[in-house]
Amino acid sequence: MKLSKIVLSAAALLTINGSAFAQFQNAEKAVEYRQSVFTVMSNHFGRIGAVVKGEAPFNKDELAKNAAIVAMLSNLPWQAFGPGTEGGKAKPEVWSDNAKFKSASEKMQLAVADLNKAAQSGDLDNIKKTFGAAGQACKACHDDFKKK
Ligand code: ASC
Repeated sequence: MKLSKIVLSAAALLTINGSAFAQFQNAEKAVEYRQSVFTVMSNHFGRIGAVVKGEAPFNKDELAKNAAIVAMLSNLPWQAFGPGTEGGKAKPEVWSDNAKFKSASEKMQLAVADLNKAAQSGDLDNIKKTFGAAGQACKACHDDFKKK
């Protein structure tokens, strides 16, 4: 291969890497990152769910901590769904219908922000209501964008 061609190929690769994977080394790392965030988010969301279902006692401070963790984590996965990171449990529609995916992700973030507000105030009725809405937002996105 001629030197000029090698230099051009290297430049093309750098461009692809720069745009496709942002701060991730490769697609596998992006998948691992987003799945890890969802795993921890699901764990803390589930702890709130246990209280809402009456399976665990209502401790206001504990619930408020869990809701704050969920709300904070809800901002993180999306950066790891960039171009070229197809795979894992994500359906191809994440990329082919990205505007809809973005909209669904934003609905979830708003719903868990509402849950967090309710949790910080400690109003259990409102926690139950906003927890239900947040669960719906999780499910709506999974129905369209997560493989079974
Ligand atoms: C969870 C979890 C989800 C959502 C979803 C809500 O705890 O892991 O994916 O809630 O089941 O419908």
